[in-house]
Amino acid sequence: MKITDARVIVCSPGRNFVTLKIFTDQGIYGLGDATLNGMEKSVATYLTEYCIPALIGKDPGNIEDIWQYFYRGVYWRRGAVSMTAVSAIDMALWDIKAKLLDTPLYNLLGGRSRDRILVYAHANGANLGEAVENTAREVEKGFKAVRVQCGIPGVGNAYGVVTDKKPYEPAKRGLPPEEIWDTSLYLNYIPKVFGKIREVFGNDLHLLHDVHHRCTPIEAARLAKELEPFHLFWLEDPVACELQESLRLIRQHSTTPVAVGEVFNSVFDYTTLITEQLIDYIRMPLSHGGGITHLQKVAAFASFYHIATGFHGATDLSPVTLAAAIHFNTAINNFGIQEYMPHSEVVGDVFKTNYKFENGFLTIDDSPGIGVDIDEKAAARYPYITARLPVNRKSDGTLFNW
Ligand code: CS2
Ligand code: MG
Repeated sequence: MKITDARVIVCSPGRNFVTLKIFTDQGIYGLGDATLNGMEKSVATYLTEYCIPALIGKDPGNIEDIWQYFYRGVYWRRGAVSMTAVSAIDMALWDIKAKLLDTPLYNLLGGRSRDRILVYAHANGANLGEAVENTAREVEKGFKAVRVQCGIPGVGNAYGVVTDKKPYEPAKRGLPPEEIWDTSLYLNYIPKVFGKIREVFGNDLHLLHDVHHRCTPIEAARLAKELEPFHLFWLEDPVACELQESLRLIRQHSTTPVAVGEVFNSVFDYTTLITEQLIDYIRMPLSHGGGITHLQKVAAFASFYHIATGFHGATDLSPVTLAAAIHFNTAINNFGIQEYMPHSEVVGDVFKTNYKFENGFLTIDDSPGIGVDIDEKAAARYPYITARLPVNRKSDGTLFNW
């Protein structure tokens, strides 16, 4: 079997997506998600100019070798752009192999370990009243786990909160908008938010919260400790953790579970975090973390340290990544939870999907491969639109983590 051609499809049904389509001499093609929010064209160019010419003629069945070719074989290893490209290639190759064998992807990853995938929804509110209302809305839809983000009095832009009542979408048209942030006001207010949410919804609803890298280690330790009585399912990205050792401080002070890594792209971002058991969930998604081939290794490594998966699943990851994640989560033993931020309806014009949400869980059908298809004619009706993630500043103007 040989790869005969490949192309990159960039489209914007409501938001930008980059999709890699790899063709073979057996008439089978595979799809991979190459979307990197706000940096879409960098990945598209890397794939088109550098990777695709080297893929043509290779046997798509040699997934491990091709993975190594684009990781080890490229002198400039790692980094978000190149690892997103490697991930897309890898996903498309697994899709081809499973289609060739006429079996759903999860069968190649070990078969079923479970029937359904626990997911968490997003609820946010400009104020506490709205956060309660919107949490209730997600509970009514059947979600058993909800991530709650709330506006903070006196803070211009709390992460994950919308003011226009539209669903939260992490990218805005044009150049990066600037947001204003104040950690001390946030730290004083957020325990009140979770106190109220617990009081209203009781103890059984799983609650999650994303700090989005905005605390220092000691601030994060205080936050994790003060949120402890509300038994969070997890506290996400409490610090920007290029410095993995900084997570030690949080562990010394609190039993609040920690999830980290949506911006990571390699096992080497995780080694201290995993071997010292400084976290509880790995967030690195299939589309940025080296695809199925690399995540299989990371998840297996994490499993020996009682750490589970909790993959990133915001709307900037395409339906191809979500479907691939459901297969992956179906197969592995140390699955924890999957983020599920449903795509807007217009995404369905372009991507034909094979998963279903029911009563708090996602399931996937048994169509061969990953099971998602792209309608290229429809994709052409939604051309790329420049959109970027915000830049964040403290209230005195200092540039800060977004
Ligand atoms: C977030 C994302 O889903 C999450 O946990 O952190 O919304 C993130 O900000 C975006 O995916 C960035 O593109
Ligand atoms: Mg996050």
